Amino acid sequence: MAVLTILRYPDPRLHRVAQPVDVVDEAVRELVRDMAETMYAAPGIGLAATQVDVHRRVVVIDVSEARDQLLVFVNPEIVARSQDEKIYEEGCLSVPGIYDEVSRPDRVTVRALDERGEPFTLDCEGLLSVCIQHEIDHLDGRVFVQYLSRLKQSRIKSRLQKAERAVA
Ligand code: GNR
Ligand code: NI
Repeated sequence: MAVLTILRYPDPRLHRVAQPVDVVDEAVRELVRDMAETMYAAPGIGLAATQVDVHRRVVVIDVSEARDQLLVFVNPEIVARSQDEKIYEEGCLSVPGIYDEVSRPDRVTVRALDERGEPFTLDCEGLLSVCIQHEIDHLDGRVFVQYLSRLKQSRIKSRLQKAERAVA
């Protein structure tokens, strides 16, 4: 097991589109274990493989209070979404210290494979709905700040680049 390094916006690697997993094998399960360890250590409620510079369609989520209900999504797809949207104040481990409002469909139905390669379908609402949409965006190379105004995006970029220089 290993805690992996999380890429930080505006790293261009966050905009790569992840490729589907063709076989859920032991290597994928090892990636899932490392991603879970990384998510719990951060701590965060979700993590997409893109964020650890692995461009495969793998997501882990745990929105439980006790942090003991890991959800694994391989090749997740939104197969249905509600008409009505909800605004939520989002954050991202790849955009540390930045929180802003994003509007997304209130409820989504997701189809994916689990860590054994078994297909499942999950109806998501509330925080889980926000999180799975945020994570699938990462797999498609999208970071939540891209829903904000150009002005906010450029302010966030300079703030994070400045912070990066301060630690370098
Ligand atoms: O830990 C996280 N919290 C969070 C809060 C509101 C909306 C989305 C998220 S996901 C984030 C972890 C992360 O960056 N996943 O990609
Ligand atoms: Ni994120």
